[in-house]
Amino acid sequence: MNARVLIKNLSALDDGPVSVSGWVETVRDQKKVQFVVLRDESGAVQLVNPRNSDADGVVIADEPATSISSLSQGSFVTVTGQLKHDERVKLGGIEIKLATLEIVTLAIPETPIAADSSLDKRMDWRFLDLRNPKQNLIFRIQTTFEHALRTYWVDNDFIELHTPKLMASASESSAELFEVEYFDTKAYLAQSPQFFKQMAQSAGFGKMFEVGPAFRADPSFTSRHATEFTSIDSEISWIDSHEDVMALHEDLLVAAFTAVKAKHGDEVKTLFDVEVTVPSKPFPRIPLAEAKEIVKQHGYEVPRDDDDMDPEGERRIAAYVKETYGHEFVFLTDYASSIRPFYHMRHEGDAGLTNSYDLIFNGTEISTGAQREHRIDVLVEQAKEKGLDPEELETYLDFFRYGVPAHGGFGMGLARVLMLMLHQTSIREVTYLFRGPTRLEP
Ligand code: AMO
Repeated sequence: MNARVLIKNLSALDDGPVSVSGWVETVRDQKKVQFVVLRDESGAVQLVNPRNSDADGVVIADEPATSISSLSQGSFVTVTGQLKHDERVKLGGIEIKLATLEIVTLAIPETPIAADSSLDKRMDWRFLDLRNPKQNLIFRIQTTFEHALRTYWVDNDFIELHTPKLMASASESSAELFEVEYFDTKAYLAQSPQFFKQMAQSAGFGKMFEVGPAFRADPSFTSRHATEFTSIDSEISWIDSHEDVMALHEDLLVAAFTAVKAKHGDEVKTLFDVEVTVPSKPFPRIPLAEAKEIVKQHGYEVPRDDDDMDPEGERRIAAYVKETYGHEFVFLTDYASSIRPFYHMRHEGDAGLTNSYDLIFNGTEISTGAQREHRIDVLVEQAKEKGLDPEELETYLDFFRYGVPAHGGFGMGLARVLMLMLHQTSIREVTYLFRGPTRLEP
């Protein structure tokens, strides 16, 4: 028996005996000939089985004809047959004339989802939904994207860390915190590796990265929030300002988009009708106050003067940047201290502003980064100013009491990047298994 061949590799083979396995996409059970479209993780191929008839021309119920007639969509089969190149076959110019067909498992004939099913319904049946080549491509892109980041980090001597996700206190804010029972006390799920990636700077690790889960008890049902998401974090020592963090961020994204475009660009164009664009460096940078002024001049006033950019403002400034600089990314910089966490370093000479940024991609925030305050006395003051009790932060504050270099870093939501890269309307589409306020299954 021939070894199984991946369908994508068939066209490079000469005509002759082959074996493939996959799931049944369609069956055309005609009187004289049967056609099956079979798909595996690499592609689809047409199988053909001319039916045999007796001397009187009556079709015989032999194999594999009988098995083919019993096939339901989604069933898994292994087949052998003769590969034949034939330009007339629309699907890839090849087909397999069947010799044998083994049904590995039959699928229940009534499929619970169809192409027009709602997103929620598709989420219920995610494993069937993921059989769609479009969905499959998302996760191959994700693999390439992460691999390219990791290659950059490893080539540049970053250390990979896995920080704990069970914590004694909040890691980002006291809102959106999941509390879990922890023996005779309480623990909290990490909202970010923030404190522990900074600890690595105190530990003398210099440059670190982590790709891991983060949890937020955010009850909202927006298209860009999940209660559990994959956070891409990197933190570096010996920086002069958040400019150095942005330069790192740019290098990482250029490396990752270059890899995705090279490996999947054509497929993304075919399946998503999207052109993957490798961003040029430097990405545009606009101080937040200026960005608000720009969108105001273009007819939109961000609500609440001293507050963050709202989603509509992000879309507007991105549209402006696209039009003016032809760029899909923009760093909004110099956020007000009032809307940034206590650990962000403030401007020298203007405590009202921070050495921080948000990165906007195709109109939505994908990342927050900053230089951190590493001077313990200033840090304690800033914590107090935010109404935090330094005693509760002792474990974190100790990191700054035994010598720590100037440092900074960023956190970036993986699903947000994929959603915006592929012009999807929700992170649910690009998250393997989404977690939200009303979704814990599958
Ligand atoms: P921030 O809270 O802005 O910053 O989060 C960083 C990035 O994580 C993603 N993200 C989310 N993605 C999906 N669902 C959510 N509920 C969610 N919340 C956040 C976003 C966001 O830009 N410690 C800082 C980062 C730093 O300064 O290094 C932090 O967590 O893409």
